Amino acid sequence: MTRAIKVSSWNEWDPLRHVIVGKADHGQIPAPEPALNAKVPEESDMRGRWGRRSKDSIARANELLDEFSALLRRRGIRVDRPDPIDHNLAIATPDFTVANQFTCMAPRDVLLTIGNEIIEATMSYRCRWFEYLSYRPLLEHYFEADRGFRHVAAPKPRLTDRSYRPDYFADRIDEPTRLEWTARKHFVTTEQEILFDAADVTRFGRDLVVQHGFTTNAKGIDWLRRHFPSHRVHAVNFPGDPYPIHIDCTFVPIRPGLILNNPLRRLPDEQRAFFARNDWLILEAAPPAHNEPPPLCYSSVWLSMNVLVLDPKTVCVEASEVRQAEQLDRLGLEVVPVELRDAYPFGGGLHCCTADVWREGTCEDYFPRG
Ligand code: ABU
Repeated sequence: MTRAIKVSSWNEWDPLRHVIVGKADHGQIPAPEPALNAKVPEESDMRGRWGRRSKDSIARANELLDEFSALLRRRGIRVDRPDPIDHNLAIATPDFTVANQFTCMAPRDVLLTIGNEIIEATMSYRCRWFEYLSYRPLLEHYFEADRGFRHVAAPKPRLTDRSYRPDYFADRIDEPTRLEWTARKHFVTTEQEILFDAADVTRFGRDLVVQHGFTTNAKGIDWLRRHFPSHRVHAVNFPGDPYPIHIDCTFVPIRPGLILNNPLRRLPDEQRAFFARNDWLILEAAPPAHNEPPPLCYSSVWLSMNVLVLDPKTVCVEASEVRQAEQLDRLGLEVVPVELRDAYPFGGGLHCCTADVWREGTCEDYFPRG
């Protein structure tokens, strides 16, 4: 029997009942553009290359995403899949053009579920401007099926050149310079307009922790604060990260009271006080099993900690990430290994390739000491 649709999810760990898993169809290496130039490391094999990904790589990524979907279904979780648009098409708006797009492998980057609401994020890369269209059929279906569902699109940004700092377009910026810039919050995106990617937000019930970095600016955080007046919205930044995009390889809650923090991207002391005051333990994540991301991948090796929590006792970890799996096992969780590494180049790991529709539970205050 098919369960009724319910959109509701308040945190990253309550029992997962319904989720969207992305697809790799029409996957692209995006053409150069300001925000992406700032993210792709100088030594990356993606520098100077763009266009369609190979048929074989797309088929392999889809095989892994299909297997992951089947695993979740066997565990009783409802899984929906997007309707991919043709990401090979160029985009022209009155303000910019790009020669191709990206993928819809990573719904977590685009869709932010908070309670009974799913927000289509503004996004901050030009190549991702239309990515929400791949999810529209699902959101339209949820709107028909669940009278409580609120479908929200955040203000679409113009993404003119004024949204990006020209000093980030230099051919070569050394890592010490990048680290000095990110430590003083000099990011590639400016404060010209509201910008945020959904994957910069991590949800702790009444509290939303939002990374200020390349893909989310202070205006984006302010928009979230005004949009959710009953939540506390905390802006955080991680000075050790030369390419700060998306919080889910950096600061990952596992269950109430426990967070994994990337040891190279340590949350600054003054920002830790709030967690300590409320008896939350912030542990250094285990080191990744790999020294390099897979070929043509714009994410870092820290996709090792990009885990999907199924409930406070169960977590999906990429199958080759044995150190991360061992750490979570020692912390008392059942670890479910999931092979996904060959799909990483299409947009990320197990958390990135999913977006919550329904987790059991309600909006709780996990930080009563404010
Ligand atoms: N989408 C998450 C990427 C973060 C990282 O490259 O570390």
